[in-house]
Amino acid sequence: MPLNKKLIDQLHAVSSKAAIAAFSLVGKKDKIAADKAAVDAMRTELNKIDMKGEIVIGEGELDEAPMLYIGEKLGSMNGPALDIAVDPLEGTNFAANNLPGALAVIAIAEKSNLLNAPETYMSKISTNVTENGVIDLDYSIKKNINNLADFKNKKPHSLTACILDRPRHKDIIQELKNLNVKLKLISDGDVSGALLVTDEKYGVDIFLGIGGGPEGVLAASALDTFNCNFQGRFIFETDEDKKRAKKMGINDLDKKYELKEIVSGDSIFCATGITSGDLVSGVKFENNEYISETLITHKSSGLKKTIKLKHKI
Ligand code: VTB
Repeated sequence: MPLNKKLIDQLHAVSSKAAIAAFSLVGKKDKIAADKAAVDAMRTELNKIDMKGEIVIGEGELDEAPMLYIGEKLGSMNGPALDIAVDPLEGTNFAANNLPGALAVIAIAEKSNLLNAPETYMSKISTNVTENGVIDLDYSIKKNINNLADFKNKKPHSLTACILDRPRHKDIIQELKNLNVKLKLISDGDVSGALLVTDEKYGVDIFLGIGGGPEGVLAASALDTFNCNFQGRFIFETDEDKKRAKKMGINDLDKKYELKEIVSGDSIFCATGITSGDLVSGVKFENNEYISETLITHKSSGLKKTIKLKHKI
């Protein structure tokens, strides 16, 4: 069933209020405080919505954040049962250091339609190619790049690959260099990184590498509306990770998830800029009002646009 369109404005309010709350802590060298401000604002706004909401993707151990925890119930408890995925402050370092790209991100779907993902790493790949057999997480880097080049009728040297700049990606980065692919190395913020394949204007042909699992689920929900592709595979390093995954119902720890297994049915995604980045501008304070900019997607109506909102104080 399609989600009620009223929820678009309500989620827009949730992410923009979280962004404004975090904005007051931008450049204060305190990522925990900035994150907490965004979390608290999100929780307050989410509780105003008529829904039986439950967090399925929350914050947690990866950056020792104050959580909107998995299993937390939100909303008035009247209304539709919804799965909620949040990253109240995506790019905590960006906010703390006043660097581009900090976002407040939320996505919802009907109950059981968002993957219940553990707080662990995920190997990911996204492109705007949905045809089968062109791009696959299980192919070598070389095969994916050559296939993508053929598919787009380009040469590998005119393709751009976005990847988190991490030592764990040394081999992938070397392989991409060998193939003469142009790199876009990001220091954080791989929700945004994965979404750069959605529009030619960002100049990114493929996003890949290992980042946070929750960020993967959030990106997938927006990519679905953009008719782009995403695949992900969790990486469970410790026995504790594996135990937790089993408890969450993940039996096949090596499973490769297709986009439709991560998000199905209708979904709404909102990402509001805290500091300006590739996708959206950051919060501005002018003439006694805050101005926010949010990328909003809604699967069933095909809505995918950036919307500015003024907030009186
Ligand atoms: C990414 C990125 C986040 O964590 O998921 C990354 O989107 C993965 O973790 O903004 P590592 O930093 O350990 O590589 C962030 O950079 C921070 O949460």
